[in-house]
Amino acid sequence: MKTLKTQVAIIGAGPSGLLLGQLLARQGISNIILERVTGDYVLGRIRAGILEQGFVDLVREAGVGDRMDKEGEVHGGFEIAVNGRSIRIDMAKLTGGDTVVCYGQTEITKDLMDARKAAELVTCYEAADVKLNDVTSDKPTVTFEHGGETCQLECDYIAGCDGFHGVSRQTIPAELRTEHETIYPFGWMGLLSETPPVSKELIYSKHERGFALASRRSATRSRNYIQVSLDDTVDDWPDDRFWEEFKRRLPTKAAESLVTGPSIEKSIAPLRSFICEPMQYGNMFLVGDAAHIVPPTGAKGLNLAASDVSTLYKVLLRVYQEGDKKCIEQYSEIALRRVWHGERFSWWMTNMLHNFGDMTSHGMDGLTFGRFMESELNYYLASEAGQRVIAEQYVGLPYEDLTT
Ligand code: RFL
Ligand code: PHB
Repeated sequence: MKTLKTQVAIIGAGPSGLLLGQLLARQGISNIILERVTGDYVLGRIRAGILEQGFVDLVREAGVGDRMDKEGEVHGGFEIAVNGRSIRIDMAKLTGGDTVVCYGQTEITKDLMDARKAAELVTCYEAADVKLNDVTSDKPTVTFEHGGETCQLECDYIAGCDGFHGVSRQTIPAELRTEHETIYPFGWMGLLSETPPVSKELIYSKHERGFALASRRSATRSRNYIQVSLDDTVDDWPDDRFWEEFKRRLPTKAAESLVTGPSIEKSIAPLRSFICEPMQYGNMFLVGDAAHIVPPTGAKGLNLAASDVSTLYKVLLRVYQEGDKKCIEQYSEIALRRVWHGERFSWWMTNMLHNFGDMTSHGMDGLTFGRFMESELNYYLASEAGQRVIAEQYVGLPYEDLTT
């Protein structure tokens, strides 16, 4: 058996694992990342596009912000349309200057991978059968198969950054773990295309035919979504059908400017709210999608992953630089406070913007629930105070510091 040693073993080379690894390495804390698939496979997953200021600051602190600062678009507002009538949420004005950055998760991931390679930090791609052992001892290990060899990684701490389907969460004994889960009765179909977006800012559109989101990656690349049935597959949605349906759900002005083109990528994602409590067990910490999932309506998934990374980074810095191991106990509590905020906002936005049709929800028929939610959305959109409630949460709540 081949034996490796590091201070922090990181499971998963998604944005959580890569960002944590980069931040730690810059502070002289060694880490090795184990990833189940290849780097190209990770980069092939088209996901988030909106970064909160806290995320942007963290990427800069990791020394990886150059391309994001050059190519990312600063967005000071977005639109919410209700059956064709559109209202702009002026985030910058409503929050006293806060904005978000539109820059794809794929690009952040690529920048982090490039930086990791340049710094010659170890990432084992295609690591199979990853197992976390002795996580409550002060000498945890991770065993895995790599390149035909059985390997053992000895470490002080393990960061479980391995997404919703990862193995890390399962190391918390079932009797100590509470999992909260809601599965929504619809999904999102996304289509990426090399076409100019319909708008300079995002449009979240509530429509009687179902929700639609017009998003973007650049002046020439669009990322658009529509609410679809859970039974639908990508094959049910040839590009033409997608564009036709997307157009019908947009407010008139945006629909008129729609330019269609062939898809580069198309996928359907189910919508889920999921939270695992606690987010730590012994010397193992869950980070990002490994611990929580939000429906994408609030653009919070990647941003919650980043606030987890920030909290764990602060904990580990204090452990290694000040020898204070007591602060470890704070991780789950601090991380979960922000997670629950993000979860509630995402759930609320999802309820207000989607069409529940005749699907039962919250113990009532979907039609009644839909009317309550439409009334709630109209109420918030009608006043500056209401719009501020949406804006403040969309730009993201501040990160919490460790207590002394
Ligand atoms: P990831 O990205 O899932 O990465 C986990 C990595 O762990 C690997 N892995 C393993 N490695 C070793 N051993 C094992 N046993 C392993 N099991 C798994 C996986 O291969 C993978 O590489 O989790 P991470 O790093 O926590 O990042 C989370 C984000 O990816 C996610 O929250 C966001 O993409 C969510 N999301 C959005 N978030 C936002 O903040 N803003 C958005 O605008 C936004 N839009 C979206 C989204 C997610 C979407 N989908 C498809 C779920 C839009 C969509 C459509
Ligand atoms: C995206 O651009 O992929 C995106 C943007 C905002 C969301 C969800 C996804 O709320």
